[in-house]
Amino acid sequence: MVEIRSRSGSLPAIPDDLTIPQFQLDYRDPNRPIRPAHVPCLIDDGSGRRVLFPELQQRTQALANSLSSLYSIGEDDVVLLFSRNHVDYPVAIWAVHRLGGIISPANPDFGQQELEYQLKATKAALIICHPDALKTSVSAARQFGLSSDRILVFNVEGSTSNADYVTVDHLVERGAKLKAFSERKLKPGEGKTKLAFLSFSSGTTGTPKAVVIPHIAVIANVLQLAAHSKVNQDYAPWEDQRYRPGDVASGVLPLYHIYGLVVNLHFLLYCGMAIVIVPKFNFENMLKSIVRHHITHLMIVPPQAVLLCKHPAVKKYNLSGIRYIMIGAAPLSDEVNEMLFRLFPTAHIGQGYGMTETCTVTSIWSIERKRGLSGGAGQLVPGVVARVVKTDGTVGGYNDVGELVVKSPSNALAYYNNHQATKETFVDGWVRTGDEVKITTDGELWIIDRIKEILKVKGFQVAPAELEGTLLDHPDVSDTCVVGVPDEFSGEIPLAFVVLTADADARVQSSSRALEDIRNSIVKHVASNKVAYKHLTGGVVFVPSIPKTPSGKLLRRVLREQAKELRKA
Ligand code: 4UV
Repeated sequence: MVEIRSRSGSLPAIPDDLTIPQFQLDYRDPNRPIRPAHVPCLIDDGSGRRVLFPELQQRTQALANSLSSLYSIGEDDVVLLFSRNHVDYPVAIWAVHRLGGIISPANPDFGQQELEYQLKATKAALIICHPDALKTSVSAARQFGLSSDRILVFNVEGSTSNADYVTVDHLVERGAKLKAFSERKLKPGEGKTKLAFLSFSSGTTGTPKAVVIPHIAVIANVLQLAAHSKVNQDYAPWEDQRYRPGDVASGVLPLYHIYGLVVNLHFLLYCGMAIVIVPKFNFENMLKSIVRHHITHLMIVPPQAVLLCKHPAVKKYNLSGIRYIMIGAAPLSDEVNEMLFRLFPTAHIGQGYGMTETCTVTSIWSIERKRGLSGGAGQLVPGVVARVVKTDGTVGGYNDVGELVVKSPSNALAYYNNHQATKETFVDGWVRTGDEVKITTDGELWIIDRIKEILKVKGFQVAPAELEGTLLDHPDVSDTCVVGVPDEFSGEIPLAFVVLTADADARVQSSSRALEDIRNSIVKHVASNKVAYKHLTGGVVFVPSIPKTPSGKLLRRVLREQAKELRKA
């Protein structure tokens, strides 16, 4: 059996008896870079509010007091975090963790149906939301059966708070005077199984599932990234150190997604950096923010890299302060990679590769290589062991192409309450990634193709099975298959092949307008039930039948090829 091990340095002992907030806020890690007292942890992009480390600690304590005393949040209670990025996002996470609770982060743009799905799957006991997401929270909670006094709202300057809902500021103020909560401490080894997050991913097939992420997974990935980038290891010269206390990162990645949550928030805070909290991505605002806050680090996804290369506004701003750009979550074209190199001649630029199930980063460009190769996803981070499983089921070696299967101290444990899907993806501590890769003899990982079903639209997962379920709810659809088609900006976009019902077919035969009306109605149906990146922007193609295997499994590859041909025509 060929196992390919990371060669990117050694990993220090990973504490398995600490919760994430204990690791971030209390633990004196001898390797941790020292944050100068004046360097804020978070900066609110809009208001400029700076949150220093002691404030982060105090707010977390006070909120934990309130959540414990007033809402009885405790062991294994799930709190659904339904918010745009906000300076209190980590406060909410860590307050819940300190009580032994679990956080399930959700996309704040979700509609009622999508939120309800997550509430049901996690049996959430409380929602903490952004004011923009309050309306959806209220309607989904009602459907789910959660009373409205179990919805708390973040405070946002300029947004009039709804007097019916308790705000986080109010709870922090009250909590400072309440009885101190009793901290959930872990026994040695317990960090490996004690749940911290239920983040959603569709895995290799099917609808979105809650991924069981224990406390140690996040701590491990932070330490893996730190070891990989030689954080605080006297790596010289100083200019070449990738992450330094006082550096400032843009926080445009959403914190509900694993990349933003682990890399942008937990890892960069560990490094002593400041994170500019951006509630909603807007490209020109990002450019202004780079200049205003002297941003040095950009963690982005490929569509944002495309904008950096092609948007005319870029010329108006001095972006020379950028020292490092990390791109991940979806493939980046060679053209964009090369353009970035020209645009930022002195910056380190590279891709990271990871997934929710490996919480998070599996590979990334090493500090010695200032610029990633086009198409390459860097080196395995310390502690990762990889197998490359070829199509014949045997395990290959260097330069063989096959599915990447990884073992890492950061791996998630399972899909929550889903034995079948767990069995397919999590095998004896290994995670099947569903990505086709090659690892070269010099240890570089190349992503060749995605063999699992999911689509990546602007870096976000879209599960065909989820959209197919929604499409089948439409009265004119009798069968369907959703595939991704390439798109220059979004990477890929969803396109639906649809078989009409006999009734719809009859209408089409008798009226020349009927087909267009049905098409519009199907597109609208998906748009009104799903968040924007899941909309059928790739179109709807009517077909007489969907090709299937004798056992009834969709032949997605056939339709994917057909879709490509149709778009060329
Ligand atoms: O589960 P998920 O939505 O997770 C992610 C995580 C992306 C990260 C995380 C940490 C980083 O430092 C970083 O740069 C990126 O997206 O989706 C996982 C799937 O997304 C595809 C691949 O199919 C994964 O199984 N994917 C992720 N990164 C890349 C990628 C990449 N660099 N190139 C191509 N595909």
